Amino acid sequence: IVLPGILVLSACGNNSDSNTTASSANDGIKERTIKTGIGNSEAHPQGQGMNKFKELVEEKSGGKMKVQNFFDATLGDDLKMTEALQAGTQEVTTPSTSPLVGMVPEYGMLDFPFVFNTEKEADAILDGKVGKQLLERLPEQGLVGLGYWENGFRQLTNSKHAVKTAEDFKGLKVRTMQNEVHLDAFEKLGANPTPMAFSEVFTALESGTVDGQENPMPTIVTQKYNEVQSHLSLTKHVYTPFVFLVSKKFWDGLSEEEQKIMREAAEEAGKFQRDLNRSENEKAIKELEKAGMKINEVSDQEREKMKEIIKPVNDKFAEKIGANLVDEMMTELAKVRGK
Ligand code: KDG
Repeated sequence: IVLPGILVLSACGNNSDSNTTASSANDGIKERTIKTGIGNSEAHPQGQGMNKFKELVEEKSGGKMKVQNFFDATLGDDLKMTEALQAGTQEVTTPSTSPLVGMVPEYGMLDFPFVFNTEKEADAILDGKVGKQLLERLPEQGLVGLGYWENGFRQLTNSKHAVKTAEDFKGLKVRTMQNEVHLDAFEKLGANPTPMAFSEVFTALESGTVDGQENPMPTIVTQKYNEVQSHLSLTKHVYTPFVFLVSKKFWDGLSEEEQKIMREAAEEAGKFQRDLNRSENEKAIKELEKAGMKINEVSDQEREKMKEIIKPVNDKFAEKIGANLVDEMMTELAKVRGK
């Protein structure tokens, strides 16, 4: 007779009051299964990071909490999986922040091209106050964010020609993520951007629906885009992170001890994932060259020109997102750069 009451209490637990009877009755570690999903393959550093997360959660919980990883978008693409977290039918996903701008518009500021120059700068922003403020926007969307993993600096591939200058973008049909900033930026450069979910990209490149796509090196290699793309241009035009998301419905039902295990595992696996991603970056260029891709650098001078062309896009979205938060990011960045 008492049980249904407790169930109702925890089901209504999407407020921040965690000192309810429901959660104190829920101490310790229970047998649980945590279903995770990502779009990338198991071989990708993101997949390896999920395997590390599984290992850590299972170890820290003495085998009581089990993690079941799904790769290659078998549970759906970033947006679909994030919606499954909101509905409470999936526990974890680590999507790019870019397709989440419909839920948390502030994430759009990480999509500004040419904002970060180095991974160190990205780490400082994401692990610092700005990154934290963005994570704080998630609970009202039914999501809990446990920090950032690395997707990385995005590079352009295409089947037409080398992209060395801003002019070279003209007329290229490029798949982008489902994100307004990316769409507008590519349009400004004269390209024809086509937003598309990740799992559709290979086929779209193969069939010629689009000429090119942009992703960090580990993704280009593990998705074997070189089989359907002849040119790789090291544009390094934007750094996009992954955000480690947990379903709030699931999170609110966890004891403090279980939450601690999840937090620590996400953080430790995240460090491992970032390191692996960074070492894969260099290896990937050599591998793709060997596989016959034509690879070109883009000079700093040309990147500067691209940045100038795109500037109105960043300015427009900064206003939409809220100049304060964007200013805070720029001030923090200046500090990291020692300026
Ligand atoms: O697993 C991550 C992918 O689902 C996706 O986020 C990768 O950057 C990506 C893209 O281009 O969609």
